[in-house]
Amino acid sequence: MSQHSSTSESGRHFLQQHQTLTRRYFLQLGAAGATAFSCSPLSAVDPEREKSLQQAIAEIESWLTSPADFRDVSRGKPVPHSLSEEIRKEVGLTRDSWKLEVISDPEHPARLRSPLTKEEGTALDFSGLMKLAETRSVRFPKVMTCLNIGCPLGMGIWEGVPLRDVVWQSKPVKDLRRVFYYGFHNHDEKQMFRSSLPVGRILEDPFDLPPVILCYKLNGQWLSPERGGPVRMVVPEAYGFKSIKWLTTVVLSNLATANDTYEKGNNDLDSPLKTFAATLSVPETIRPETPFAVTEYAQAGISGLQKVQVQILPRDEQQLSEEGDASEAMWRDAEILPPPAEWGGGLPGNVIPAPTLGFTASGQPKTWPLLLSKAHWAILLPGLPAGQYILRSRTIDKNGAAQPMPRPFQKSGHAAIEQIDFRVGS
Ligand SMILES: Nc1nc2c(c(=O)[nH]1)N[C@H]1C(S)=C(S)[C@@H](COP(=O)(O)O)O[C@H]1N2
Ligand SMILES: [Mo]
Repeated sequence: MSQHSSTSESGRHFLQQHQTLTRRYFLQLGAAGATAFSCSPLSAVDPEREKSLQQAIAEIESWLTSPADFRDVSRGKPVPHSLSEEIRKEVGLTRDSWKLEVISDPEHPARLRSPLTKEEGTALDFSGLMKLAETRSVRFPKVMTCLNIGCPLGMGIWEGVPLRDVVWQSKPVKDLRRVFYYGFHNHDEKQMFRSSLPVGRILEDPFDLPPVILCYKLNGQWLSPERGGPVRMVVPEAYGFKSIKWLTTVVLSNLATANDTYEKGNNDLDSPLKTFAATLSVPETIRPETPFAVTEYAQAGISGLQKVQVQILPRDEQQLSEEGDASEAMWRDAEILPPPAEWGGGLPGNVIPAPTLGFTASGQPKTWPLLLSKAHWAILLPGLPAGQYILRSRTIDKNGAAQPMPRPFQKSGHAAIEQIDFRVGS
């Protein structure tokens, strides 16, 4: 960098000063940083400020989302979950009327010895699914996130039977490369919302990933019509569009490529969940030279979550930050909060039922944050001079890639670094 205007010269000065202030502040917190808020060294210094951080943490949403509080992404006229119970019973959307067909694709046939069809009376019904569940059921935590919406729709413990167990019931013998599937769509082809997977993902789980399931429970309760009940697909590492609701039909195919409905929206169909931190908020009023708390969530995608970092820049210096290097030094580590005392989400007895993948028999997480899940974070930021600022947050994944990398493209899932403007002083 050779020349600077006088504004960026003064900006650089401020930045340096701010950096020094910030560093001094964090040194005050001690070598361990604010690792345990309940016994943060800061509390000895200023009990007031400790309280504001504690309060911000206490206001964080629960780790699990109540099924009814999920954000809903449902197509259909009418959306299937708005149908009356009577009609849902008629069309197979209640537990006592549900049937799943597993058939060969007429256009790219796979060879099946025993397709499961309504016509032959061999379709899987709910009691058949429950029979399988007696020995095969699995549970795992997963965040449901739409590829096209910035924030997660909800966090759940999903329970179901591995799809492969039902695929094997149809006795496939050859010419099987892809499996596609869809749900009830008001008997109107144009309303069909379809998704697909390579058969290998269904038959075998990559290391540390749960199986693709036919899901019938969320947070210990029967899957509601809103969440796709009685049975939906849940694909652990995928964005929401792979987890088809009101599931009725699984098609085994020799098709070699993806044929998801989401393709029409220019979406990257093979993109697994990303790691990111987002949707920032700051206190409504921030007094000059007074530390303030910021809390939010992050999503641990397939590459895991190592760190959440926060950056504050004076608004005039936005330009400066876009130059890169100077702002890189301004990222401060936030605290990833430990597992909560209350899981929330309507989980019966506030107990993670055993067995649940990722948890011990007594319901404690084996690692934290958990893969493919939400985590919450908090940071007490140093007091700042009055003025206009920009706040940003980002994640560093377990491979060391800083958000928005390694895959910044919007149509492979949200990863853009969010920022908000805020004011210190009146
Ligand atoms: N049958 C059907 N399944 C569907 C959809 C749909 O419109 N119809 N939307 C998908 C999309 S795009 C997302 S993001 C998730 C949302 O799940 P949720 O409504 O339980 O939050 O459901 C998926 N499953
Ligand atoms: Mo979606």
